[in-house]
Amino acid sequence: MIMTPEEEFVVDLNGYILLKAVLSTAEVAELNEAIDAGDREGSPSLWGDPFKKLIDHPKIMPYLLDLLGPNVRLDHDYAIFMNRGDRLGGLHGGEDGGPSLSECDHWYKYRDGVIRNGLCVFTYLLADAGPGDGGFACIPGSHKSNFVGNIPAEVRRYEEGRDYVVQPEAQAGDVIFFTEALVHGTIPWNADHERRALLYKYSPGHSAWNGNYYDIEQYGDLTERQRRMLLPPSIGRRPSVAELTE
Ligand SMILES: O=C(O)CCC(=O)C(=O)O
Repeated sequence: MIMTPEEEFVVDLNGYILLKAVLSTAEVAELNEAIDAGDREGSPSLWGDPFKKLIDHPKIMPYLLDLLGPNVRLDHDYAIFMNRGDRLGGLHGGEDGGPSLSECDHWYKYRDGVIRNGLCVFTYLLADAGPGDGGFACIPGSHKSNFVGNIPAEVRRYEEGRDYVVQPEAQAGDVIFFTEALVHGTIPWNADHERRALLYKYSPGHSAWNGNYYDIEQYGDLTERQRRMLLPPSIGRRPSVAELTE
């Protein structure tokens, strides 16, 4: 399993890629029903088997390995639910975290045909994001920009629109991959239906963004691959995730 050459081109060009229909209609329905029935607090990866499966969903494994390397680990995960008028973060991110330099595991590198990233996000959409609905937005290509500090504050707060800020249209079941080195944020939600997104965030095996590591005792049964992906960061003698992936 590997990314296609065209997908590599798109990730390198834009810093994000929309992966269509990663989840089947049945998988989306199962996740939505569980959310309707359960509480919505904490890490989705702890909300039961359908959510645990998303840690290493077979359709995202090629992207995880190709973009974060053979020892990829889950760093943290959370859900975003928004109703019309709800607001979240302005545009942020950028190489080394952008001008604030407060989020320094945000990086994108290319060398000798290989792409590598620091913290990256795979967002599972459980509800559509149509044109103008809001939600995830980004500045395509900004993961390579040297001037993210020049983005006007009004644009970062969405008070002024710009054609270089894009809200990707996507359907329930799609996944949006983006590197946190990309300038991105959340446009206020502007649709009648609820925004439902599950954000699973990964780091290379040697690094961490989050200060709280996973407690695998909380997860019940795990596959060996999932167990390795939930390990705290390390370099020495770290077991490979790739060797367990066909
Ligand atoms: O999906 C979104 O609304 C953006 C999430 C975000 O800002 C982040 O992952 O840092």
